[in-house]
Amino acid sequence: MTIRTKEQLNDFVKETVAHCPVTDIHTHLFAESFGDLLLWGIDELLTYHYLIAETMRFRPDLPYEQFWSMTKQEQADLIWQTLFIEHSPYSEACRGVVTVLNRLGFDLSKRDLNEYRAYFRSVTAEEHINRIMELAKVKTVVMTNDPFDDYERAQWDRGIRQDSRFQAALRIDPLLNLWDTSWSKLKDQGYNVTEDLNEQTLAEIRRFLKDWIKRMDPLYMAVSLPSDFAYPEASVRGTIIDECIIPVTREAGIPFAMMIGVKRKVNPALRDAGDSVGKSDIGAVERIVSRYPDNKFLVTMLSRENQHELAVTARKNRNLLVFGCWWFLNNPSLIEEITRMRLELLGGSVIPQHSDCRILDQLLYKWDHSRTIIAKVLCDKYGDLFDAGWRLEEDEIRRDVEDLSGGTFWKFLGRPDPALS
Ligand code: RAT
Ligand code: ZN
Repeated sequence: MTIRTKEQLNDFVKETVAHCPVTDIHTHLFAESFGDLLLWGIDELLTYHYLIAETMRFRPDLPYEQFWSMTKQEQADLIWQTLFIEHSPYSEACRGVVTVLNRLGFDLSKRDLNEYRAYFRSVTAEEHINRIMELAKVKTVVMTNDPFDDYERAQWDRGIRQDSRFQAALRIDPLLNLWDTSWSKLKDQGYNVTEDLNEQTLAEIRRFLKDWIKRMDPLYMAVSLPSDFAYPEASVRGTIIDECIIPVTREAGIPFAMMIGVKRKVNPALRDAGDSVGKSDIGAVERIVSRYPDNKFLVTMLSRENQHELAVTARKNRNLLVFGCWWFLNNPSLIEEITRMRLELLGGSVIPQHSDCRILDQLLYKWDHSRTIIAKVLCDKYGDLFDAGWRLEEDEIRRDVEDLSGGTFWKFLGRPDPALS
């Protein structure tokens, strides 16, 4: 059906974006079969590391170690008191908790943590996964799977029950960022490596990667990289990328996902909350994607300053797919600015957002908040076309939104979307 008025257009776009099921291409969520790795519930929501950093700003007299020695419930109580009772929760991470509680139907006027806790105790993980994915309209989530994590490896070892809503991503940060300690972990897993990157060690790293690809069937191989990431580089990281990551991902036909721009542990006392951001050299991205045109790359960058040049680089390299507004960029003002710019430069050949959820319930807020902004930007873009005399069919808008919600990702991978089969 052709859309005749601007009002109709706006209503249809908002409705379509709000209801289109998404593929969430980067999360830290896990299927139920991974046991304790799947986090959910109010105490997990409140102790999200984004909220720990915010709480500490209001508690200058609380020693970090005292905070870490508290139980999870005590930490959650303190965070709730500090960020939700003593102040209004309008930061994006705080607002997220409010959205989640609201979407789960809680009475927010009571602000009664124990009532929320009682609810989470009364449901099973399985029921909760189903409820959240349905409410958030998320059909598939991509996990972050770490073969260097002992607990996680044990889950893979005992043969994990498949839930096709949860797809794997092989995350290899220790291999590229901490070789001086991770080489011995490879050795412990039975690979004949030495710290020195000789031919045999490089062959064994490739064998390690291929074994885990076989085991996990990951959609991509991923790493987060520091803001001073350089390429090419005569370094351990540069050598492993060229000699192992590039040939193995190409042979497996999977993208190499680079998440660039993190400064790890600028405040180690904050633990997971202690990482920061730095501007990176886009030249490194340009050089690696153009050197390997037969490899596929998924790239997101953490600094706001890198966003425009990253989108331009994607225009020049069709093997590069830009994704998401990552971590410190996952705020409404920045999502809007970045999404607008990307759609203007790249049309629909981009993945506007991923959630980075660490706690299942966060799917509700991360996607609600992002959908509202994506819809707003699309209304403007279609509105401009309307003013220029272009008339759209409902089916065309539906197609575009499906592409932005995961279609573009699956086409880039060259795999069918499992949720459609
Ligand atoms: O956004 C986050 O929660 C960060 O702590 C990181 O997990 C980051 O997204 C990453 O994947 O390294
Ligand atoms: Zn992440």
